[in-house]
Amino acid sequence: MDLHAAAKGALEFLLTPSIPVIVLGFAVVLLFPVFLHWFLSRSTAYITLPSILVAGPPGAGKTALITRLERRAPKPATTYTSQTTNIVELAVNEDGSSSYSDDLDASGAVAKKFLVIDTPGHGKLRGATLARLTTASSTASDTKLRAVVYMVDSAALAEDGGVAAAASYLYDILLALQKRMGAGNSSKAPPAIPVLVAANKADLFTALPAALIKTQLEAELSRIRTSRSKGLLSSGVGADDVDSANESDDWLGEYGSKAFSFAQMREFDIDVDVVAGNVVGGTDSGPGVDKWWRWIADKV
Ligand SMILES: Nc1nc2c(ncn2[C@@H]2O[C@H](COP(=O)(O)OP(=O)(O)OP(=O)(O)O)[C@@H](O)[C@H]2O)c(=O)[nH]1
Ligand SMILES: [Mg+2]
Repeated sequence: MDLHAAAKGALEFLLTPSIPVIVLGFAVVLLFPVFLHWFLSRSTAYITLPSILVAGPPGAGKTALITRLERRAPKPATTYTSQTTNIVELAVNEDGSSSYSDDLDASGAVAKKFLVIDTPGHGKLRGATLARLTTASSTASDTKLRAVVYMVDSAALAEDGGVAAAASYLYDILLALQKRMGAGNSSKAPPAIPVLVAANKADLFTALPAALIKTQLEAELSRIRTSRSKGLLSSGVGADDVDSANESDDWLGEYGSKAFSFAQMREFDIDVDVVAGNVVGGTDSGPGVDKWWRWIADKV
């Protein structure tokens, strides 16, 4: 009897409409999606970290640089020709002043994390790398690609055909970046992606100095530009049939200019810097990697 009454009382209490219960119920229903969104977007923050793409001809030292930065070591790991893209997560402190060799976790500093994407240099594997630059064009917000490091072997450039090999891939990359700035039908240009030409292996005595590498690459890029535009004209169509708008799309830098210079990329908001350094050997045998690290830290 007593039990019956107690059960009845409890049931009555549960079923009686009460303001606090209704308010609480509404609050849960309305706030749950908000909470879920916050939770999910927090856990996917990883894939939207700012990233730096490292590209360049085979053997330039891209993987060596990445392993050295990742290990915060004075020496790179032993590397082999890369066949796949390799991504490492690095961090620099909030004001961008920390060295690549600082352990930010240990010092407890607030760190800005970013990704460095090491790509294979082999000719057959460049498509995926160039595609990364093109997809960076789709919308301004879905990409966090901040900069491209184009690494070259400063000693190989002094050899026969070295400049030509280094310049043709650079041409493709700069053209992809240039098209990206013009592409898209929104009036808002995508965020600019600057390029660092990292002239590696400055420790070798045969290495060309950065200033010479710059002028040699510019001269070779001019040659490539001229020969590619002639290729368009001689490909069966008469000069009159070639849509001049299309041709200017495939022209790197200032349209119609005689010689190419990196400064012409400014028109497309693309800064190109040439900086010498060396991954192997410390700062006693060359400039080391500090200047490149500063450049990268400045862009993320
Ligand atoms: N002397 C010297 N050798 C270097 C330097 N940096 C890298 N190397 C050497 O260059 C070789 C090629 O380096 P990798 O990092 O494998 O080259 P990569 O650019 O990743 O080449 P792919 O993966 O084929 O595109 C390795 O034997 C490195 O030890 C440097 O600053 N000085
Ligand atoms: Mg590699």
